[in-house]
Amino acid sequence: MSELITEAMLANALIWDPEMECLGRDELNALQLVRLQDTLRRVYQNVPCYQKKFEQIGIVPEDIQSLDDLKNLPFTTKDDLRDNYPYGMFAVPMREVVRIHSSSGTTGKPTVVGYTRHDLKVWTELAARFMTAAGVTADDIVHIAFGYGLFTGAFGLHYGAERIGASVIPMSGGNTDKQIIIMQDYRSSALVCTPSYALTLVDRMEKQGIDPRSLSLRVGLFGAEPWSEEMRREIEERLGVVATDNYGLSEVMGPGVGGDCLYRTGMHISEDHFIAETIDPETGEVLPRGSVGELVLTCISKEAFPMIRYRTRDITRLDDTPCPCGRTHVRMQKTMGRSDDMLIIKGVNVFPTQIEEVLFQVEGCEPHYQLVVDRVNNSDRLEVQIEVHESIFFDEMKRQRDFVSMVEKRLASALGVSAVVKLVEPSSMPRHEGKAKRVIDKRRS
Ligand code: DLL
Repeated sequence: MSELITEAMLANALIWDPEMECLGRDELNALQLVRLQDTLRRVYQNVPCYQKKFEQIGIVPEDIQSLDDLKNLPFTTKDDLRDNYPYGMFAVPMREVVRIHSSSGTTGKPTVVGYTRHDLKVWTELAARFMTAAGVTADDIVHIAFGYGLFTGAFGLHYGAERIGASVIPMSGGNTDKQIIIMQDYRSSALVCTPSYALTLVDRMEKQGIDPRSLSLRVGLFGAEPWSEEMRREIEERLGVVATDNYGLSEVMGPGVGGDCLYRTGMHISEDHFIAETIDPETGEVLPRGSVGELVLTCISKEAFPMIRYRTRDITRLDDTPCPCGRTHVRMQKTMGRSDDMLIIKGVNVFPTQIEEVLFQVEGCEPHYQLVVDRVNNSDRLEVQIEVHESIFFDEMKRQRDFVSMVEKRLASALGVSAVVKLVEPSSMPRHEGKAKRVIDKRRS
Protein backbone atom coordinates (compact mmCIF):
# COMPACT_ATOMS: atom_id res chain seq x y z
CA MET A 1 0.00 0.00 0.00
CA SER A 2 1.35 3.44 -0.95
CA GLU A 3 2.37 5.67 1.95
CA LEU A 4 0.06 8.27 0.39
CA ILE A 5 -2.97 6.19 1.41
CA THR A 6 -3.58 6.48 5.13
CA GLU A 7 -5.75 4.40 7.44
CA ALA A 8 -7.99 7.45 7.82
CA MET A 9 -8.50 7.65 4.06
CA LEU A 10 -9.49 4.01 3.94
CA ALA A 11 -11.83 4.41 6.89
CA ASN A 12 -13.52 7.43 5.28
CA ALA A 13 -13.66 5.98 1.78
CA LEU A 14 -17.15 6.28 0.36
CA ILE A 15 -19.06 3.86 -1.81
CA TRP A 16 -21.17 5.64 -4.41
CA ASP A 17 -23.91 3.03 -4.76
CA PRO A 18 -23.50 0.49 -1.93
CA GLU A 19 -26.71 -1.30 -2.81
CA MET A 20 -25.40 -2.29 -6.24
CA GLU A 21 -21.67 -2.31 -5.57
CA CYS A 22 -21.95 -4.61 -2.57
CA LEU A 23 -24.70 -6.88 -3.88
CA GLY A 24 -24.35 -10.54 -2.86
CA ARG A 25 -23.21 -12.91 -5.60
CA ASP A 26 -26.52 -14.74 -5.94
CA GLU A 27 -28.53 -11.56 -6.28
CA LEU A 28 -25.95 -10.13 -8.66
CA ASN A 29 -26.10 -13.21 -10.88
CA ALA A 30 -29.89 -13.15 -10.87
CA LEU A 31 -29.86 -9.49 -11.89
CA GLN A 32 -27.30 -10.20 -14.61
CA LEU A 33 -29.40 -13.00 -16.07
CA VAL A 34 -32.56 -10.89 -16.28
CA ARG A 35 -30.67 -8.01 -17.87
CA LEU A 36 -28.82 -10.32 -20.25
CA GLN A 37 -32.03 -11.96 -21.45
CA ASP A 38 -33.63 -8.57 -22.01
CA THR A 39 -30.58 -7.32 -23.95
CA LEU A 40 -30.49 -10.45 -26.11
CA ARG A 41 -34.14 -10.04 -27.03
CA ARG A 42 -33.49 -6.44 -28.04
CA VAL A 43 -30.40 -7.10 -30.17
CA TYR A 44 -32.03 -10.10 -31.83
CA GLN A 45 -34.97 -7.95 -32.81
CA ASN A 46 -33.14 -4.78 -33.80
CA VAL A 47 -29.60 -5.58 -34.97
CA PRO A 48 -29.44 -7.64 -38.20
CA CYS A 49 -25.81 -8.62 -37.50
CA TYR A 50 -26.82 -10.32 -34.23
CA GLN A 51 -29.89 -11.90 -35.74
CA LYS A 52 -27.71 -13.43 -38.44
CA LYS A 53 -25.03 -14.57 -36.00
CA PHE A 54 -27.59 -16.25 -33.73
CA GLU A 55 -29.38 -17.88 -36.65
CA GLN A 56 -26.10 -19.24 -38.01
CA ILE A 57 -25.65 -21.30 -34.87
CA GLY A 58 -29.33 -22.03 -34.39
CA ILE A 59 -29.83 -20.05 -31.18
CA VAL A 60 -32.69 -17.79 -30.14
CA PRO A 61 -32.55 -15.51 -27.08
CA GLU A 62 -34.94 -17.81 -25.18
CA ASP A 63 -32.29 -20.54 -25.27
CA ILE A 64 -30.19 -18.56 -22.77
CA GLN A 65 -31.60 -19.76 -19.48
CA SER A 66 -28.55 -19.35 -17.25
CA LEU A 67 -25.36 -17.28 -17.14
CA ASP A 68 -23.51 -20.44 -18.02
CA ASP A 69 -25.30 -20.48 -21.38
CA LEU A 70 -23.56 -17.23 -22.30
CA LYS A 71 -20.58 -19.23 -23.50
CA ASN A 72 -22.74 -20.63 -26.32
CA LEU A 73 -23.24 -17.22 -27.86
CA PRO A 74 -20.96 -15.98 -30.66
CA PHE A 75 -18.34 -13.29 -30.03
CA THR A 76 -18.55 -9.76 -31.39
CA THR A 77 -15.31 -8.47 -32.86
CA LYS A 78 -13.93 -5.21 -34.14
CA ASP A 79 -14.46 -6.59 -37.66
CA ASP A 80 -18.20 -6.87 -37.02
CA LEU A 81 -18.22 -3.19 -36.11
CA ARG A 82 -16.21 -2.26 -39.19
CA ASP A 83 -18.49 -4.33 -41.45
CA ASN A 84 -21.47 -2.44 -40.05
CA TYR A 85 -19.86 1.01 -40.11
CA PRO A 86 -21.15 3.50 -39.13
CA TYR A 87 -24.54 2.75 -37.53
CA GLY A 88 -25.32 -0.86 -38.41
CA MET A 89 -24.81 -2.18 -34.85
CA PHE A 90 -27.12 0.37 -33.24
CA ALA A 91 -30.10 -1.26 -31.51
CA VAL A 92 -32.32 1.83 -31.46
CA PRO A 93 -33.45 4.27 -34.17
CA MET A 94 -31.17 7.30 -34.60
CA ARG A 95 -33.83 9.62 -33.18
CA GLU A 96 -33.21 7.98 -29.79
CA VAL A 97 -29.44 8.47 -30.00
CA VAL A 98 -28.33 11.64 -28.24
CA ARG A 99 -24.53 11.27 -28.35
CA ILE A 100 -21.98 9.78 -30.71
CA HIS A 101 -18.37 8.89 -29.89
CA SER A 102 -15.71 6.91 -31.63
CA SER A 103 -12.89 4.56 -30.70
CA SER A 104 -9.39 5.95 -31.05
CA GLY A 105 -8.79 3.86 -34.16
CA THR A 106 -5.27 2.87 -33.13
CA THR A 107 -5.74 -0.47 -34.85
CA GLY A 108 -7.46 0.50 -38.09
CA LYS A 109 -10.66 2.24 -39.06
CA PRO A 110 -12.31 3.81 -36.00
CA THR A 111 -15.64 2.46 -34.84
CA VAL A 112 -18.68 4.59 -34.11
CA VAL A 113 -20.67 4.19 -30.91
CA GLY A 114 -23.94 5.78 -29.78
CA TYR A 115 -25.76 6.52 -26.53
CA THR A 116 -29.40 7.11 -25.66
CA ARG A 117 -30.32 9.50 -22.87
CA HIS A 118 -30.56 6.53 -20.52
CA ASP A 119 -27.12 5.25 -21.62
CA LEU A 120 -25.62 8.65 -20.76
CA LYS A 121 -27.26 8.53 -17.34
CA VAL A 122 -25.81 5.09 -16.63
CA TRP A 123 -22.39 6.14 -17.92
CA THR A 124 -22.43 9.17 -15.61
CA GLU A 125 -23.37 6.98 -12.63
CA LEU A 126 -20.62 4.47 -13.36
CA ALA A 127 -18.00 7.18 -13.78
CA ALA A 128 -19.14 8.72 -10.48
CA ARG A 129 -18.82 5.25 -8.99
CA PHE A 130 -15.19 4.65 -9.86
CA MET A 131 -14.18 8.24 -9.15
CA THR A 132 -15.70 7.91 -5.67
CA ALA A 133 -13.88 4.60 -5.24
CA ALA A 134 -10.65 6.46 -6.03
CA GLY A 135 -11.43 8.97 -3.28
CA VAL A 136 -12.87 11.91 -5.27
CA THR A 137 -15.51 13.93 -3.39
CA ALA A 138 -17.56 17.11 -3.80
CA ASP A 139 -14.61 19.00 -2.30
CA ASP A 140 -12.31 18.15 -5.19
CA ILE A 141 -11.32 20.33 -8.11
CA VAL A 142 -11.08 17.88 -10.99
CA HIS A 143 -8.70 18.85 -13.78
CA ILE A 144 -9.54 16.97 -16.97
CA ALA A 145 -6.59 16.78 -19.33
CA PHE A 146 -8.03 14.18 -21.70
CA GLY A 147 -8.96 15.57 -25.11
CA TYR A 148 -12.63 16.54 -25.46
CA GLY A 149 -14.02 15.20 -28.70
CA LEU A 150 -14.85 11.86 -30.20
CA PHE A 151 -12.62 10.17 -27.58
CA THR A 152 -14.74 9.05 -24.62
CA GLY A 153 -12.17 9.85 -21.91
CA ALA A 154 -12.91 13.50 -21.17
CA PHE A 155 -16.70 13.44 -21.39
CA GLY A 156 -16.97 10.25 -19.35
CA LEU A 157 -15.04 11.58 -16.38
CA HIS A 158 -16.42 15.09 -16.79
CA TYR A 159 -20.00 14.03 -16.19
CA GLY A 160 -18.97 11.58 -13.46
CA ALA A 161 -17.14 14.31 -11.53
CA GLU A 162 -20.05 16.75 -11.91
CA ARG A 163 -22.43 14.07 -10.66
CA ILE A 164 -20.32 13.72 -7.52
CA GLY A 165 -20.51 17.46 -7.08
CA ALA A 166 -16.82 18.13 -7.65
CA SER A 167 -15.73 21.31 -9.47
CA VAL A 168 -14.70 20.34 -12.97
CA ILE A 169 -12.04 22.10 -15.04
CA PRO A 170 -12.60 20.99 -18.67
CA MET A 171 -9.00 21.72 -19.62
CA SER A 172 -8.76 19.19 -22.50
CA GLY A 173 -5.45 17.78 -23.77
CA GLY A 174 -2.20 19.43 -24.83
CA ASN A 175 -0.79 22.87 -24.08
CA THR A 176 1.30 21.53 -21.23
CA ASP A 177 2.57 24.89 -19.93
CA LYS A 178 -0.95 26.21 -19.61
CA GLN A 179 -2.07 23.01 -17.87
CA ILE A 180 0.55 23.64 -15.21
CA ILE A 181 -0.43 27.28 -14.69
CA ILE A 182 -4.10 26.32 -14.36
CA MET A 183 -3.27 23.51 -11.95
CA GLN A 184 -1.28 25.94 -9.81
CA ASP A 185 -3.71 28.86 -9.94
CA TYR A 186 -7.00 26.96 -9.73
CA ARG A 187 -5.63 24.53 -7.12
CA SER A 188 -6.61 21.39 -9.02
CA SER A 189 -6.75 18.49 -6.57
CA ALA A 190 -7.57 15.59 -8.91
CA LEU A 191 -5.83 15.06 -12.24
CA VAL A 192 -7.45 13.09 -15.06
CA CYS A 193 -5.26 12.00 -18.00
CA THR A 194 -3.24 9.13 -19.40
CA PRO A 195 -0.43 7.94 -17.13
CA SER A 196 2.10 8.85 -19.81
CA TYR A 197 0.78 12.42 -19.92
CA ALA A 198 1.07 12.61 -16.12
CA LEU A 199 4.79 11.95 -16.55
CA THR A 200 5.02 14.54 -19.32
CA LEU A 201 3.49 17.08 -16.93
CA VAL A 202 5.91 16.14 -14.15
CA ASP A 203 8.85 16.44 -16.50
CA ARG A 204 7.81 19.88 -17.65
CA MET A 205 7.23 21.09 -14.08
CA GLU A 206 10.63 19.89 -13.00
CA LYS A 207 12.23 21.60 -16.00
CA GLN A 208 10.53 24.82 -15.00
CA GLY A 209 11.83 24.47 -11.44
CA ILE A 210 8.35 23.77 -10.04
CA ASP A 211 8.11 21.13 -7.34
CA PRO A 212 5.11 19.02 -8.44
CA ARG A 213 4.43 18.23 -4.80
CA SER A 214 3.93 21.93 -4.09
CA LEU A 215 0.69 21.83 -6.13
CA SER A 216 -2.67 20.95 -4.56
CA LEU A 217 -2.93 17.63 -6.44
CA ARG A 218 -3.75 14.66 -4.21
CA VAL A 219 -5.27 12.06 -6.52
CA GLY A 220 -4.72 11.02 -10.11
CA LEU A 221 -7.29 9.14 -12.18
CA PHE A 222 -5.26 7.57 -14.91
CA GLY A 223 -6.29 5.22 -17.67
CA ALA A 224 -6.86 4.69 -21.39
CA GLU A 225 -3.53 2.88 -21.89
CA PRO A 226 -1.54 0.05 -20.31
CA TRP A 227 0.89 1.03 -17.55
CA SER A 228 2.87 -0.98 -15.07
CA GLU A 229 2.90 -0.93 -11.26
CA GLU A 230 6.42 0.52 -11.53
CA MET A 231 5.07 3.43 -13.52
CA ARG A 232 2.38 3.92 -10.89
CA ARG A 233 5.07 4.15 -8.19
CA GLU A 234 7.11 6.60 -10.28
CA ILE A 235 4.07 8.90 -10.80
CA GLU A 236 3.13 8.75 -7.13
CA GLU A 237 6.62 9.57 -5.99
CA ARG A 238 7.22 12.43 -8.38
CA LEU A 239 3.74 13.96 -8.51
CA GLY A 240 2.75 13.23 -4.91
CA VAL A 241 -0.67 11.82 -5.80
CA VAL A 242 -2.47 8.57 -5.12
CA ALA A 243 -2.45 7.14 -8.63
CA THR A 244 -5.52 5.08 -9.49
CA ASP A 245 -6.20 3.10 -12.64
CA ASN A 246 -9.45 3.00 -14.55
CA TYR A 247 -10.37 0.95 -17.56
CA GLY A 248 -12.87 1.17 -20.34
CA LEU A 249 -13.32 1.13 -24.08
CA SER A 250 -15.60 3.07 -26.35
CA GLU A 251 -17.24 -0.01 -27.84
CA VAL A 252 -18.46 -1.05 -24.41
CA MET A 253 -19.12 2.44 -22.97
CA GLY A 254 -15.90 4.41 -22.42
CA PRO A 255 -14.25 4.97 -19.02
CA GLY A 256 -16.31 3.57 -16.16
CA VAL A 257 -16.25 -0.12 -17.04
CA GLY A 258 -13.83 -0.74 -14.18
CA GLY A 259 -11.79 1.21 -11.68
CA ASP A 260 -9.50 0.89 -8.67
CA CYS A 261 -10.74 1.32 -5.14
CA LEU A 262 -8.18 2.66 -2.67
CA TYR A 263 -6.99 -0.87 -1.83
CA ARG A 264 -5.90 -1.14 -5.44
CA THR A 265 -6.05 -4.89 -5.69
CA GLY A 266 -7.49 -4.75 -9.19
CA MET A 267 -10.17 -2.67 -10.91
CA HIS A 268 -13.75 -3.50 -9.90
CA ILE A 269 -15.84 -4.10 -13.00
CA SER A 270 -19.42 -2.81 -12.67
CA GLU A 271 -21.01 -6.23 -12.89
CA ASP A 272 -24.56 -4.94 -12.66
CA HIS A 273 -23.97 -3.50 -16.15
CA PHE A 274 -21.35 -5.77 -17.72
CA ILE A 275 -20.60 -9.48 -17.66
CA ALA A 276 -16.88 -10.21 -17.79
CA GLU A 277 -15.25 -13.40 -19.04
CA THR A 278 -11.68 -14.26 -19.95
CA ILE A 279 -11.01 -16.51 -22.91
CA ASP A 280 -8.07 -18.21 -24.52
CA PRO A 281 -7.38 -15.81 -27.42
CA GLU A 282 -6.38 -18.71 -29.68
CA THR A 283 -9.24 -21.14 -29.10
CA GLY A 284 -11.97 -18.86 -27.76
CA GLU A 285 -12.51 -21.25 -24.82
CA VAL A 286 -13.73 -19.61 -21.60
CA LEU A 287 -10.99 -19.80 -18.97
CA PRO A 288 -11.51 -20.51 -15.28
CA ARG A 289 -11.53 -17.43 -13.01
CA GLY A 290 -8.00 -16.38 -12.15
CA SER A 291 -6.37 -17.41 -15.44
CA VAL A 292 -4.71 -14.86 -17.66
CA GLY A 293 -6.62 -14.40 -20.91
CA GLU A 294 -8.44 -12.01 -23.21
CA LEU A 295 -11.18 -10.01 -21.57
CA VAL A 296 -14.61 -10.44 -23.14
CA LEU A 297 -17.38 -8.07 -22.09
CA THR A 298 -21.14 -8.22 -22.53
CA CYS A 299 -23.24 -5.10 -21.98
CA ILE A 300 -26.45 -5.90 -20.11
CA SER A 301 -28.04 -2.49 -19.66
CA LYS A 302 -27.14 -0.49 -22.75
CA GLU A 303 -29.83 0.63 -25.14
CA ALA A 304 -28.12 2.16 -28.19
CA PHE A 305 -25.02 0.03 -28.59
CA PRO A 306 -25.15 -3.21 -26.61
CA MET A 307 -22.19 -5.47 -27.31
CA ILE A 308 -22.61 -9.20 -26.78
CA ARG A 309 -19.38 -11.02 -25.86
CA TYR A 310 -17.19 -8.25 -27.25
CA ARG A 311 -13.56 -9.36 -27.65
CA THR A 312 -11.59 -6.51 -26.13
CA ARG A 313 -8.15 -7.92 -27.07
CA ASP A 314 -6.98 -6.77 -23.63
CA ILE A 315 -5.07 -9.38 -21.69
CA THR A 316 -5.82 -9.57 -17.99
CA ARG A 317 -6.88 -11.80 -15.10
CA LEU A 318 -10.17 -11.69 -13.23
CA ASP A 319 -10.16 -12.00 -9.47
CA ASP A 320 -13.29 -12.59 -7.43
CA THR A 321 -11.67 -13.06 -4.05
CA PRO A 322 -13.16 -10.66 -1.46
CA CYS A 323 -11.83 -7.10 -1.52
CA PRO A 324 -11.35 -5.34 1.84
CA CYS A 325 -13.36 -2.34 0.55
CA GLY A 326 -16.58 -4.38 0.70
CA ARG A 327 -17.43 -4.16 -2.98
CA THR A 328 -18.41 -7.54 -4.34
CA HIS A 329 -17.77 -6.86 -8.01
CA VAL A 330 -15.04 -8.87 -9.70
CA ARG A 331 -11.65 -7.16 -10.17
CA MET A 332 -9.53 -7.12 -13.30
CA GLN A 333 -5.80 -6.92 -12.87
CA LYS A 334 -3.84 -4.22 -14.68
CA THR A 335 -3.85 -5.29 -18.31
CA MET A 336 -0.60 -6.51 -19.79
CA GLY A 337 -1.70 -4.74 -22.96
CA ARG A 338 -3.70 -5.64 -26.02
CA SER A 339 -3.07 -8.93 -27.71
CA ASP A 340 -2.43 -6.91 -30.91
CA ASP A 341 0.36 -5.02 -29.09
CA MET A 342 2.03 -8.23 -28.03
CA LEU A 343 5.31 -8.57 -29.87
CA ILE A 344 6.51 -11.95 -30.97
CA ILE A 345 10.28 -11.79 -30.94
CA LYS A 346 12.00 -14.95 -32.13
CA GLY A 347 8.87 -16.83 -31.11
CA VAL A 348 8.74 -15.35 -27.61
CA ASN A 349 5.71 -13.26 -26.60
CA VAL A 350 6.67 -9.88 -25.19
CA PHE A 351 4.38 -7.14 -23.91
CA PRO A 352 5.69 -3.56 -23.81
CA THR A 353 4.58 -3.36 -20.15
CA GLN A 354 7.06 -6.15 -19.26
CA ILE A 355 9.87 -4.03 -20.68
CA GLU A 356 8.56 -0.98 -18.84
CA GLU A 357 8.67 -2.88 -15.54
CA VAL A 358 12.38 -3.61 -16.02
CA LEU A 359 13.34 -0.11 -17.16
CA PHE A 360 11.57 1.59 -14.27
CA GLN A 361 13.64 -0.44 -11.82
CA VAL A 362 16.97 0.73 -13.25
CA GLU A 363 18.49 3.81 -11.64
CA GLY A 364 19.31 6.35 -14.37
CA CYS A 365 16.64 5.27 -16.88
CA GLU A 366 14.10 8.02 -17.49
CA PRO A 367 10.50 6.87 -17.89
CA HIS A 368 10.55 7.50 -21.64
CA TYR A 369 11.18 4.63 -23.99
CA GLN A 370 10.29 3.26 -27.38
CA LEU A 371 10.53 -0.20 -28.88
CA VAL A 372 11.65 -0.71 -32.45
CA VAL A 373 11.23 -4.17 -33.93
CA ASP A 374 12.75 -5.18 -37.24
CA ARG A 375 13.95 -8.23 -39.14
CA VAL A 376 17.69 -8.31 -39.64
CA ASN A 377 19.30 -11.25 -41.49
CA ASN A 378 16.03 -13.15 -41.28
CA SER A 379 15.90 -12.85 -37.54
CA ASP A 380 13.76 -10.61 -35.32
CA ARG A 381 15.60 -7.76 -33.64
CA LEU A 382 14.14 -5.85 -30.70
CA GLU A 383 15.73 -2.50 -29.99
CA VAL A 384 14.82 -0.76 -26.76
CA GLN A 385 15.52 2.95 -26.99
CA ILE A 386 15.75 4.50 -23.57
CA GLU A 387 16.15 8.04 -22.49
CA VAL A 388 18.68 8.20 -19.69
CA HIS A 389 19.77 10.69 -17.12
CA GLU A 390 22.47 13.16 -18.22
CA SER A 391 25.02 11.64 -15.85
CA ILE A 392 24.81 8.41 -17.82
CA PHE A 393 24.44 9.81 -21.31
CA PHE A 394 27.50 11.98 -20.97
CA ASP A 395 29.49 9.48 -18.90
CA GLU A 396 32.72 7.97 -20.18
CA MET A 397 32.33 5.29 -22.88
CA LYS A 398 33.24 2.35 -20.73
CA ARG A 399 30.77 3.18 -17.97
CA GLN A 400 28.09 3.76 -20.57
CA ARG A 401 28.82 0.36 -22.16
CA ASP A 402 28.61 -1.32 -18.73
CA PHE A 403 25.25 0.36 -18.15
CA VAL A 404 23.91 -0.84 -21.51
CA SER A 405 25.06 -4.37 -20.91
CA MET A 406 23.54 -4.39 -17.41
CA VAL A 407 20.13 -3.29 -18.81
CA GLU A 408 20.38 -5.82 -21.66
CA LYS A 409 21.05 -8.61 -19.15
CA ARG A 410 18.08 -7.61 -17.01
CA LEU A 411 15.80 -7.46 -20.05
CA ALA A 412 16.99 -10.83 -21.33
CA SER A 413 16.33 -12.46 -17.98
CA ALA A 414 12.87 -10.90 -17.62
CA LEU A 415 11.72 -11.45 -21.21
CA GLY A 416 13.44 -14.68 -22.13
CA VAL A 417 14.74 -13.15 -25.34
CA SER A 418 17.55 -10.73 -26.02
CA ALA A 419 17.06 -7.04 -26.79
CA VAL A 420 19.50 -4.42 -27.99
CA VAL A 421 19.55 -1.34 -25.78
CA LYS A 422 20.18 2.06 -27.30
CA LEU A 423 20.58 5.09 -25.05
CA VAL A 424 19.15 8.31 -26.34
CA GLU A 425 19.84 11.83 -25.26
CA PRO A 426 17.88 13.27 -22.32
CA SER A 427 14.61 14.95 -23.42
CA SER A 428 14.88 13.63 -26.98
CA MET A 429 11.99 11.13 -26.96
CA PRO A 430 8.55 12.31 -28.04
CA ARG A 431 6.40 13.35 -25.07
CA HIS A 432 2.83 12.10 -25.09
CA GLU A 433 -0.30 14.19 -24.68
CA GLY A 434 -2.75 11.30 -25.05
CA LYS A 435 -2.13 7.61 -25.42
CA ALA A 436 1.57 6.76 -25.66
CA LYS A 437 2.83 5.08 -28.82
CA ARG A 438 5.56 2.74 -27.62
CA VAL A 439 6.12 0.36 -30.50
CA ILE A 440 7.42 0.80 -34.03
CA ASP A 441 7.19 -2.55 -35.74
CA LYS A 442 9.04 -2.27 -39.03
CA ARG A 443 8.18 -5.90 -39.84
CA ARG A 444 4.59 -4.81 -40.45
CA SER A 445 5.43 -2.13 -43.00
O1 DLL B 1 -9.48 4.59 -23.81
C1 DLL B 1 -11.63 4.70 -22.70
C2 DLL B 1 -11.00 5.28 -21.48
C3 DLL B 1 -10.82 6.63 -21.41
C4 DLL B 1 -10.61 4.48 -20.44
C5 DLL B 1 -10.26 7.19 -20.26
C6 DLL B 1 -10.07 5.01 -19.28
C7 DLL B 1 -9.90 6.38 -19.21
P1 DLL B 1 -10.71 3.67 -26.38
O2 DLL B 1 -10.07 4.88 -26.94
O3 DLL B 1 -11.79 3.00 -27.14
O4 DLL B 1 -11.35 3.99 -24.98
O5 DLL B 1 -9.56 2.63 -26.10
C8 DLL B 1 -9.84 1.43 -25.43
O6 DLL B 1 -7.65 1.41 -24.42
O7 DLL B 1 -9.28 -1.67 -25.18
C9 DLL B 1 -7.43 -0.85 -23.82
O8 DLL B 1 -6.60 -1.46 -24.80
C10 DLL B 1 -6.93 0.55 -23.54
N1 DLL B 1 -7.20 0.92 -22.15
C11 DLL B 1 -8.18 1.69 -21.67
N2 DLL B 1 -8.04 1.84 -20.34
C12 DLL B 1 -6.97 1.12 -19.96
C13 DLL B 1 -6.30 0.86 -18.74
C14 DLL B 1 -10.69 4.44 -23.86
N3 DLL B 1 -6.69 1.40 -17.59
C15 DLL B 1 -8.58 0.64 -25.21
N4 DLL B 1 -5.23 0.03 -18.76
C16 DLL B 1 -8.82 -0.61 -24.39
C17 DLL B 1 -4.80 -0.52 -19.90
C18 DLL B 1 -6.43 0.52 -21.13
N5 DLL B 1 -5.36 -0.29 -21.09
